[in-house]
Amino acid sequence: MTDRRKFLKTAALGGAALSLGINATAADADDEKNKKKKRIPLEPFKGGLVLSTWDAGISANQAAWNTLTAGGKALDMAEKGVNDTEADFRNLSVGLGGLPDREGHTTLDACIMDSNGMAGSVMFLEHIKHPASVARRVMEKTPHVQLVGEGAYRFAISEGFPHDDFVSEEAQNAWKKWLKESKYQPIINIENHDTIGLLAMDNNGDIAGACTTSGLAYKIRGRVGDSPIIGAGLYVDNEIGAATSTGLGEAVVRTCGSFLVVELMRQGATPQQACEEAVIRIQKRHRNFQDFQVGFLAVNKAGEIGAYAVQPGFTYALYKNGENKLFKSGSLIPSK
Ligand code: SD4
Repeated sequence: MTDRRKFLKTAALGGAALSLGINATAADADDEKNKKKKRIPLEPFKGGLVLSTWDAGISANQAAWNTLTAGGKALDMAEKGVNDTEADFRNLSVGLGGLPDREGHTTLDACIMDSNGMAGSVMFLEHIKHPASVARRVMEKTPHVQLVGEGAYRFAISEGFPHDDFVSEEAQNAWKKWLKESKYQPIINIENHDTIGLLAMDNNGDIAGACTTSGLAYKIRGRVGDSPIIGAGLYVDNEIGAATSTGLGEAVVRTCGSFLVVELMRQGATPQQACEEAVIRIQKRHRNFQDFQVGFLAVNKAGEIGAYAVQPGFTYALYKNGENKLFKSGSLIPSK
């Protein structure tokens, strides 16, 4: 309780001051506006909204928005939004163009959650272009939540997803260069991120989300990060809001990051406060937090958003009120 009070005080003092750069006002403005409001339950925002990680989020948001205007619901928005990033084979952190594991194979992780609390996930999936769509199929067509590896691949093929042998020359060249030293440090290069986590609200105020990645470059074969883990890389609770993460998955899994953010919102935190507290939790658990990046995004039922990261440089895209804009998140470690 003491910690929480301390955090809220810190957040109130520090949140706005730490936000930086490009249009760094979206989350802060929401936060200021709502400090005095009774938090729960919140009136649902019905204007439609898409919030997603990193610069590629702009294009993903547009794809999600097009799905909304074509009559899609939140779940369709989430799926089609991240499909846009998965299909971009130039992206080195998502889809079949992603950097491989240390044996040279690109393996994909993805999950999806709908407004009814249902979820689907695939991990360690190879040769399939749209893992997030396979995750949706797991959710809709099986009694399970998670499928992994060869089983996930066979399920995808049985559902009509084509086998895809695409190999990115750029990713393979980077791997061959890495092989010369084969020096794997479980420390993330903070520049090396692009995983897409996307949270979508439709015109009914319903929320869904998806998260998809090729995971950490040069990981041990079989390694799975936070992105396909429900509650870590993504969590949606249609009564409260949703959250997603990017960065060093191990740190997010250890703290049940996205679930934590949503539960903090349930207890009355704004999305911004919740993201900040989750980052502080990661800081407390990891002595080496200065060496890696983790970023969280959150949206609540009222359509207010939050964003916060360990390191500076985390960007996010927000499509709201007819505008699709890129913002720079605030961070625990200030930019130099
Ligand atoms: C993972 N969270 O596999 C992912 C990596 C990531 O941008 O976010 N990359 O740990």
